Amino acid sequence: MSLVVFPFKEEDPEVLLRNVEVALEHPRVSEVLCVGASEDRCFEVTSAEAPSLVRRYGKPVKVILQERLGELRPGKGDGMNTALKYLLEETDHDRVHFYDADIVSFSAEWITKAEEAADEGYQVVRHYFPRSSTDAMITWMITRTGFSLLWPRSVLPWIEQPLGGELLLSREAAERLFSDPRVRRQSDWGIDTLYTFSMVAHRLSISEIYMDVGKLHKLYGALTDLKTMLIECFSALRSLKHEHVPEGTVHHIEYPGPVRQEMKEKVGYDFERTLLLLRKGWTERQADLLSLFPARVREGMLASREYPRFAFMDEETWAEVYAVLLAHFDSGDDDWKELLFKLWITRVLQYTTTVALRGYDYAMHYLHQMVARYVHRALVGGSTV
Ligand code: GDX
Ligand code: MG
Repeated sequence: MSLVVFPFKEEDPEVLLRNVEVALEHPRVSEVLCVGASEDRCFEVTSAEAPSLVRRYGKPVKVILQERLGELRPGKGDGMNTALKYLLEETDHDRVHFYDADIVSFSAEWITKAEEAADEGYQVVRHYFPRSSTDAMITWMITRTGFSLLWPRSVLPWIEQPLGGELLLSREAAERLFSDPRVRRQSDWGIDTLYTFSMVAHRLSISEIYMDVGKLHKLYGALTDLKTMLIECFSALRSLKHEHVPEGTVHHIEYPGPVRQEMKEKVGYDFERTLLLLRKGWTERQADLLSLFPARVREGMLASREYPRFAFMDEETWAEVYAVLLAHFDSGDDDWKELLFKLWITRVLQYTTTVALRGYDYAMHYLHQMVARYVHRALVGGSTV
């Protein structure tokens, strides 16, 4: 039997409670755990409703606060790791599922498909779903790029949504992840990177299942909303750069289905507001740090202080920038953080105007080929660290 976990922070309690009920109705689920970041309104409303759900479904529903387990900003990582600790220390459930609390397209199918793949013997099951061609820009430009350049022979580059928060772990997989100190310390947004990294590093078998309905959830505006996530995801990856990952672990990906027109036409972020960000927040020190980068990057970025420039940040240039970031980035330094943010925006704008503009199918093909080319570059073109 399985435990279903929803980590949450300042969510709409109606959405969370509906998702809790979907989980409780499922025959494979024997308990639901909601792990809150703090005693916010969502925490209060959900805690108050829990006893009546217990009566109605005859299954335990717990609403708990996350513990301080890690060493970085207390965030989603502490929430997820608190759930693993609960699973291993307080229960004997065979499996644990994680789902974001803000999904409005959540249904029994998410749980059923994951359980079926776990029944086949996979230790980890990860959900993936269609996303618009301008969405997932941290995943493509930071995580999948980094996985390709750093561990080209592992399965890491080929994991569809390495930052996805929807997944199932067998009890054994949960034990392996929770006993890994690298996972335990990652209390912030870097947790998804660490779970993905660690499941491959520990040679766990992985099945990726495709969710046709997609994940409808709270959306962001300008790319600025993603700044903290970007910095924490890149820092997490950079902290692993000297780690070893084995080759050839078991990895199965369900073939995706046709993508709805609505998804193909969706724009992932506000282009105009994002352009403006390139001119903001410059300091002399950031300009100095640019001397570590190739001349065309330095010149292009400095020119952006007057007028947005991004055409220079093509795939090859981004690989060179990435190598400099891996070598020199400092997550404790505000100028480095702002510079990483601007460099990434530049890459996203270049991709949007030269690739995404050509249409959904072209863009998705490009992104997958980009990963393959980075893998090839790392294998044949030498180390990038
Ligand atoms: N307990 C706890 N503590 N939960 C949190 C915290 C925290 O500090 N911060 C966020 N959450 C919850 C949040 O309420 C939601 O249920 C989930 O974590 C994801 O957060 P959301 O704001 O919906 O982020 P987004 O961009 O929709 O998330 C996706 O990308 C993240 C990433 O790329 O890092 C999603 O796939 C996440 O699971 C993933 O962490
Ligand atoms: Mg969300």
